[in-house]
Amino acid sequence: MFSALPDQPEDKILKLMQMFREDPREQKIDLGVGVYKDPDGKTPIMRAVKAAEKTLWETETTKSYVALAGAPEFNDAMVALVLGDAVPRAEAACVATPGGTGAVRQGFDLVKLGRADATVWYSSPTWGNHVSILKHMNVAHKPYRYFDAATGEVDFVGMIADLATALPGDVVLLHGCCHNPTGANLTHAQWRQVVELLNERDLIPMIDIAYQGFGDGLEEDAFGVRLVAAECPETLIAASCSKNFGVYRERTGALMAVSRGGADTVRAQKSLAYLNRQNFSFPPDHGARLVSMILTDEALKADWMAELEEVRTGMLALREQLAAELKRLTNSDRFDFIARHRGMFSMLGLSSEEMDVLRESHGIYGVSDSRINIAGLNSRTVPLLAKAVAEVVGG
Ligand code: PLP
Ligand code: TYF
Repeated sequence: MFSALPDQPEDKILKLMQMFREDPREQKIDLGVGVYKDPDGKTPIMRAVKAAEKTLWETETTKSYVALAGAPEFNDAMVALVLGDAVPRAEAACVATPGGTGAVRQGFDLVKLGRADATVWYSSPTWGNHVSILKHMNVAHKPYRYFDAATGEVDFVGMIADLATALPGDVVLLHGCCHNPTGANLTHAQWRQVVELLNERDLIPMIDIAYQGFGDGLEEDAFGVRLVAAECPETLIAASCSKNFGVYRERTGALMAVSRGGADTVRAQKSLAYLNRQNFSFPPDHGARLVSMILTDEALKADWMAELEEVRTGMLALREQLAAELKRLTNSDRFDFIARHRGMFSMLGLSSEEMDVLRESHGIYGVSDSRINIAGLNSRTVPLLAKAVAEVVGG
């Protein structure tokens, strides 16, 4: 049987991660995989996470199963973090999942259960795993225009035109903030227009929010997801704690299904727990418990927010520095969008051949679609990247 297994496509980001590890050059710069790195190139354990872990080690008395839906205090804390007071708690079904990816996967599963013939519309481009999981699950999917590479901005006219052709009951997958891979995000006014279109055409929003707190701040980054959840009859939300709590390997995330309370919300909650049981039974608890401990303890929460804010503003400063340096070296405003973008990523607009040159000649590892991880830079390496990019685009 195994000999009949098809060759599987590689994930280009994970492949790049491997290539970087194997590169012996000392001066190499990793701008590939979306993991936060401090100026020393380390991915730190956040102070509040370390403190919560210590308390947990001292107080945890059992490793017995928790619940199919995950710990209620985690689900409550996540609904509060993502949705604030945009909707009453009783309107949000929620389960813990293995990371944001588990939530995305399970969200598509719920679509299959509830509306098997729906097409899932995804932004072009989007995180590679969205499309790969949709394909794997045999869920119909279509791209909508999202990014205008010429300006580095959202192609909002194209986006609205494409979504206007979706059929009632189709699902629209949106990034809550810090769009991966482009870094280009909707304005408040554009979110409002998207909500109008969703409701006019009876489309179901599914929001993937994996970087809350990395863009304009914890509350600000939740603007879109809160608006949609409050204004649309039904909303799916896949939230990840990997980045904003730095708990990547603990696999911590949540899937929410928001509706207007009553029987539908209860039905959604039961279906979410059912899907957990079919896929992996009980969700991981360690990371989820750290997150709920932090979010429900005033001092831990304040410390976490302060550290997250340092992470966010550090990336913003790098954006400003890179945009300024590129402006100076290329004598053009071609790269100004880098300072306007938010989150970990921007797409430089270079060809995959140009990205090869960056890697081979300069030891700079970005994804072939020209996505770079801003957090892979520091104030010393920004000028090196800018110089290499200017050289490559200058011919
Ligand atoms: N969604 C997007 C857009 C992402 O970039 C990521 C990043 O890793 C995830 C979801 C899920 O991450 P994880 O499964 O590690 O929580
Ligand atoms: O886009 C990224 O780099 C992150 C991390 O299969 C990631 O979201 C990348 C690829 C992958 C899983 C996670």
